[in-house]
Amino acid sequence: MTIRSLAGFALLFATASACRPSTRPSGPAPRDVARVSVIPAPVSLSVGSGAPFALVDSTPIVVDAPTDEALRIGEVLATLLRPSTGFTIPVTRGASATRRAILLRIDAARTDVGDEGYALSVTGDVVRIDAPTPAGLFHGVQTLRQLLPFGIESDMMTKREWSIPAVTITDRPRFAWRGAMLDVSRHFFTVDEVKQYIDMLALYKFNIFHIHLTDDQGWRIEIKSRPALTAAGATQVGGGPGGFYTQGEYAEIVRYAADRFLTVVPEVDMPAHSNAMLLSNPELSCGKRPPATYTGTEVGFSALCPDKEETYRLVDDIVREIAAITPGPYFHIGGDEVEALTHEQYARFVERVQEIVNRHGKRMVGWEEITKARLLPTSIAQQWNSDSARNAQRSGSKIVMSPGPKVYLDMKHTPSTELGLSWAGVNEVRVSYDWDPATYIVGVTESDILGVEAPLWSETVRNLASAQYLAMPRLPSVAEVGWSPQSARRWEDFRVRLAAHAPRWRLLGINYYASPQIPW
Ligand code: TNX
Repeated sequence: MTIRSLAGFALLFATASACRPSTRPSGPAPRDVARVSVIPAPVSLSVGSGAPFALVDSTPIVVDAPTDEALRIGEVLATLLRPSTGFTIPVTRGASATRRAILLRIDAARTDVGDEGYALSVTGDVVRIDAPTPAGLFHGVQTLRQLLPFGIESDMMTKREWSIPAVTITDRPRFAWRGAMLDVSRHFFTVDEVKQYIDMLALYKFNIFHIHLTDDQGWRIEIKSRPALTAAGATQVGGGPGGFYTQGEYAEIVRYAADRFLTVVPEVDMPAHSNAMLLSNPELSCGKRPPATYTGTEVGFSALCPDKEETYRLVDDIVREIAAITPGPYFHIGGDEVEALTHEQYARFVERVQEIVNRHGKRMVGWEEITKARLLPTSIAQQWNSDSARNAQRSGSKIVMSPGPKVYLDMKHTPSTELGLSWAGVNEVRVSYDWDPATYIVGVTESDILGVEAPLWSETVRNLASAQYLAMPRLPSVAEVGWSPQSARRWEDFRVRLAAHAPRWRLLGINYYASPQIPW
């Protein structure tokens, strides 16, 4: 593993936690009602003194919306509530006047909460979620889920009181891009494992699932016009067959994510990190050594030749096929850690690939190195290792913040964590929480930033339980960094809310690191 220089970080600074008083009114929680521990923290939340709403067998979910999409969200909520309560929970279409119901309403006039926000109110009489879009409604449902006792996550029926505290919430995200990345190349993850990773993201209102599909060790996606890509002996770190997704399986992942309002961003890493692609195209290799099956963890050695026309025919086939089965607007080209090419070769490559990506109807995303090329304003640079993403400003391109020393989920929690790497530091949960994307890089401010993303590289991650152990509890930190206003975020408050989520994870079968920083 290359030890990356930390010198670049001399230019960076992170704000210390701003200990402002909470803007949220807090009062004593009514008896028999769970403490309100919503993550990410809503923009405004007040706990009322009135009676909670009690779920009973006949409580209906009433959907007041013209579209079937809202009805489907009603079913999602019912599917959560039925097993643990044993209640019938019918889902019907109806009018907003209904009482003794959970009311889900699409109201296009609620522009105050943006594209993804919602308003939620709970009284003894009615629960109502109003949102201008289905995405907002879905996020409101996730908040409602977290307001219910954690036992709601169980698939075993329990006879008890199921009540929701009286609250009034208005909520909308700070950033449009709230992402998480999973590297399925260094170790392969099955479709089912990927779905379980997506489930965690949905609970915390992420809206981008970035899937790192290719790297030196393995090519993980079927390309019909280039069957040799998947046939050519892809492996994984430490050896073994790895695996790949057929286009049908990839489409299934995309659909599963879309049902949870997550956009899939596929990444094909190039021109470096391309050893697996070059196994079947060795004549296109301009790397430091000839392509051969690779099971190690070094980076930077492989490279696609930027001076051969056939390189761009291959890239075109790959981008065209993946773009055709990816409904989201983005295509990630990697672009990181190139050691074998000159600056000019690299810039030329990125500019040509940018054209290809655009021709197939997508916006190009790439790691911060792509700012060495002439970018289009629609292209997006993903910061990870230095302040070079700042160069995106030259073309008016937006930045996604993924600083390694804050949000790399593959960094160890402590020096003795069995899994993970430590080149960017040791990221205990507080580190992942206590920073502000808008002050992290000098000169990069809120309006330059599209959002934040937490990558999980999988050199040391062999299965889902390991992925969860590294992701949790830092994933909810990043969710709150991306969603909640900076002024509503306080570590002392977050750590207490976070503690309340562990029983939920245990019921959901989510593995986690029990950080001593959290009062579990
Ligand atoms: C850097 S972050 C990489 C990956 C490694 C990761 C390990 C980035 C753009 N490249 O190739 O897997 O570090 O933390």
